[in-house]
Amino acid sequence: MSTIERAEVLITSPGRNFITLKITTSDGVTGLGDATLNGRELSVVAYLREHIAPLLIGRDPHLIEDTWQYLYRGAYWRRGPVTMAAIAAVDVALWDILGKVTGQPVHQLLGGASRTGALAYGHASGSDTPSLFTSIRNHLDQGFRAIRVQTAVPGLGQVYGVATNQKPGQRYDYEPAKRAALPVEEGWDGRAYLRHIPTVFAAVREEFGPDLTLLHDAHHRLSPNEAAILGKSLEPYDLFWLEDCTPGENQETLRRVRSQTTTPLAIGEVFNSVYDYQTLITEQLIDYVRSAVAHAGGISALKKIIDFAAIYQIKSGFHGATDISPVGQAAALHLDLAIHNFGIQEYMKHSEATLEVFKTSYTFKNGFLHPGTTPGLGVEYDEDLAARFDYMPAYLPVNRLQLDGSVHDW
Ligand code: EZ4
Ligand code: CO
Repeated sequence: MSTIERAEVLITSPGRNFITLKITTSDGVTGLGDATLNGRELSVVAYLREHIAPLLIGRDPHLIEDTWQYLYRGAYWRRGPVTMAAIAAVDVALWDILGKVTGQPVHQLLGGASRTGALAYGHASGSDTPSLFTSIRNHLDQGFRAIRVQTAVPGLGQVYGVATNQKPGQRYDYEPAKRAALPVEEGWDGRAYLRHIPTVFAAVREEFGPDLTLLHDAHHRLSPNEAAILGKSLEPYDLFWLEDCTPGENQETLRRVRSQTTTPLAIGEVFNSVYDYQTLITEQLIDYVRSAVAHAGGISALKKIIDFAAIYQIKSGFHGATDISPVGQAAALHLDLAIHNFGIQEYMKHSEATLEVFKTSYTFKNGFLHPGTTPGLGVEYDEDLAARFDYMPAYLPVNRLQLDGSVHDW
């Protein structure tokens, strides 16, 4: 029997921070797991190094479910983003190992491909209408068939989701976590936002027609009533989804939003457990599950969430922002391919420097992602190159109401 011989936590920062768990077996097989928690990276490093790695040594790497339960129930302290990111990294690394040992891509181990590829959506944004249109055209030129639209709001400064530099042919580069000792502060005014966003979608539909799949992220900052107003006002523009319309931890509040609008709702990128979704799923208050493999306990745990959602005709829309490392993105793509109730996959291409550290085998063509057929996840990590990029503190912004400076949801 092979055993786990080493569990190492690798830190790199090729433009942004990534934490990767590397597990090595006594047979010399290695597996990778993404443990990146944007803005709180080193907490997961400590959890893995101090409290998980020592427990893994000598265990059978093929006992994926047993290891998950051992780390989850064995900790006594359940759930939470740090714990679940750490457990996710172990789970994904063990699936990677199983794939390599059996010579199968992970999606084959999950039941095989249910589709030829995963429909992906990209992020377009602009500080005004012309720059937004440029950004959308950029995405269409790259083959995207589904596009998330975010814009500046008149009267507000930097707001969530708007890249400052959107030139034709350039990679979309929006990274909310800024490298600095303190978080950047942004200003917010819900009424200005609610007035402006429907005019943006009207302009986009006018320019690009009824066919293009459009999405929008309200990023947790609306009250239940504001969310209902926005959902209603966007109905004429036929969105694929409105994401994170309210802070998701208040599940019951989605009853109010749901009863007021037919705009499809997506939620859950900050969730880390099936229990965060319990009311949302059983009452069918959402249409899409937004979790990331890396933040919701790994492939094993997210597969259970999405199977639970399937019973209620709820689909996947897994988180795929650039703070999900290429390892985490590959894990999502294998799941996307295998599950029946796939909806859409978020896709922001990583920087050149990131893709030199992480050699991926997934592909993007004609708007669809495919994880490839390399055994395991299909990602290799260049440790020598990675070691040249030291960790740098970076924080997600803090949001304050423009009216009186009180802290608001970001
Ligand atoms: O703000 O991943 O839908 N995507 C998002 C992201 C999140 C970041 C936080 O780390 O909301 O841009
Ligand atoms: Co989001």
